[in-house]
Amino acid sequence: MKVKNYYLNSPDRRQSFGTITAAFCMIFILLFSVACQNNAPGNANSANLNHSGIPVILDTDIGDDIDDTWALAFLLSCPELDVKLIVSATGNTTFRAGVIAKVLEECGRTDIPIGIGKPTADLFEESFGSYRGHPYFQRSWMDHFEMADYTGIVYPDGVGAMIDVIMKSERPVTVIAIGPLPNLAEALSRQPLVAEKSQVVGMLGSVRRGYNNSDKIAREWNVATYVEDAQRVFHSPWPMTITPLDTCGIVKLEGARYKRVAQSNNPAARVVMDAYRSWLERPGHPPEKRWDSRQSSSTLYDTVAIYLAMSTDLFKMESLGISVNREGKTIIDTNGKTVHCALEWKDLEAFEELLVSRIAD
Ligand SMILES: [Ca+2]
Repeated sequence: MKVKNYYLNSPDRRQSFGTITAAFCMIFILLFSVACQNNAPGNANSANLNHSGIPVILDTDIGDDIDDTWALAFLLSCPELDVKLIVSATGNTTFRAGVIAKVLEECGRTDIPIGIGKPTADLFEESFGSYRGHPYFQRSWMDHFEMADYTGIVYPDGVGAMIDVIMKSERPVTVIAIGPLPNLAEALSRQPLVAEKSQVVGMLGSVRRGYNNSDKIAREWNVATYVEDAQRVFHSPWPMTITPLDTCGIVKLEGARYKRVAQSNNPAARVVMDAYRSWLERPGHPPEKRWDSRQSSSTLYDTVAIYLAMSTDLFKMESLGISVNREGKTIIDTNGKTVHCALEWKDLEAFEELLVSRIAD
């Protein structure tokens, strides 16, 4: 593990940024608007996804639900996305960074730096009390691997590293958020200009549909677990494009497509399947609630945000005013910030085919 630190975001430095903010604010907005027109998700055609090399940072709560592992494997298989940094989000962020590290080691991608995100109270463990003692479901898959075993670069201050990547990038960075938002809220607090130098693409919220395609909107996990942080991000000027439960909540691989992943020898597919089996067999997971790992995946919410960072082509998009209420629901609100929302699929089959071909073929 090569440890690096950042000192860019000291209070004095932030103060000096503050004095120039007013003078340059409009210039940054103008430059970002122009740059985004060339780098917006919708501009990456699904039939020609290999031209952009969009600089991205992944912010992930990998280690609980297995969909983050699928999303990371998909991300590593997409040359359209130039991964600058992966940051762990919420709870024991050092443990989660270790899960990221093991995936990167097994996929031969130790060129990607890892940032250890802001640690928080472990709400997942609190919410799933019956699993106490086993708060991180991929612990058995980790075996004896630890964060210190990572041969790439590790930034102990993952939020500082995120800010630094965004502020130093010549092109606007896309921050892909597939976990709750404490890191992004912290980045905004430390350096508000991140909202003008980058955009957020996230698996976030529930706009017209809830879990399991219900017609009742839900308190979606990534928004509702840290409501104040979600409000800070949603109510900031940070440009946002989201796949809420409306679209990401119905993605599940079955049949022949699933078997292609299960039977593939690709490193990304092997990582996904090994971690999935371990996750299914985790202590405290009742056998009657387990999917059959020979037949289908679980719901692969987070994989959709990876695609959304490349393209909006397979969705029906809507631009809606969205605010986050005190319950942690994403509410349509004409006074809210305009958020680009992937609310329906145009072609879910095409997405699933892309996901499988990238991981398995
Ligand atoms: Ca996640």
